[in-house]
Amino acid sequence: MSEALTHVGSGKVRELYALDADRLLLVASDRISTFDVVLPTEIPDKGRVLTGLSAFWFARTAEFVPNHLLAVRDDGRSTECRRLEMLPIECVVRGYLSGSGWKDYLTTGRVCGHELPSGLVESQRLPEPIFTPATKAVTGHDENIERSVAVELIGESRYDEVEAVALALYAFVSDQAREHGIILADTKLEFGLDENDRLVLGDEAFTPDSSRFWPADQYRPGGAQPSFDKQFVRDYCEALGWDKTPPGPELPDDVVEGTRARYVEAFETITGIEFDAYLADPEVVLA
Ligand code: PZK
Repeated sequence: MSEALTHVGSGKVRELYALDADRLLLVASDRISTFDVVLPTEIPDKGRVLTGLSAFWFARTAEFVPNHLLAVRDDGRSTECRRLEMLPIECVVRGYLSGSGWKDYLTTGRVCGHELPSGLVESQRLPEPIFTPATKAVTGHDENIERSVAVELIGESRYDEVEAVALALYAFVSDQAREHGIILADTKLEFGLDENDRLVLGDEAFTPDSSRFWPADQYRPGGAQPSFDKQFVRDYCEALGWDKTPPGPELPDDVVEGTRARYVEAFETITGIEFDAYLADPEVVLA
């Protein structure tokens, strides 16, 4: 970057800058988090893989809902985005019972007010995908909320709209992922409103940082599933006996290389595009 930009926000592994009054620059770093801690060692090209995947899905879902993507820069890790008024909820769709959905089900038999059949096991496919909104926590964990709480935050008609759009996006992307041997267990989407109050998909979409991808050929309901991308990192951290409080451990070269290979494999499996072609010209994902 040769421009001097105003920093307007940080995610755990991404940065947001203002380009002008209407546009933001979203930059995906190579940082990786595990057990909610950002590690001191980077995974080369991770930011490019996530940026390319997100742009790939933005290009293919624009017919369902407009999105904030304006351009992917030549570096492959920065995207120019329309500035939106973001809605104050996380829009999660779950097709499988995992993470906080599984925890809530064990405690209450429900997830965000969705009554589920009894006797489901961890990672089991749900009878149908469910929309499970959450609050946006500034620090700590997002909290799953019921429909009534989300309606108080964004209004009933907007709630019905984001629910329908989020479920349609999940159906489209999970079908395509499944054709490539990958289960999209769940996904977190963030929406905003444009200057005309129209709903627009923002943030990142259908990346391994915002979704759970499981290799279909290793799917075994009844327990937690191996992560497509972070399993080497988790296994290494578990073997170390690290207590999962900051600072996290440095990663050895073989864990870094193995993890980079999994990210590149995820990109190529899902998109059908060679990662080298993306590096040569990031706009290949938009075609
Ligand atoms: C926006 N975030 C979260 C994401 C960060 C922070 N198109 C947009 N318009 C207005 N605001 C946002 C977006 C987007 N996307 C997103 N905070 C504000 C976030 C990534 C990195 F540092």
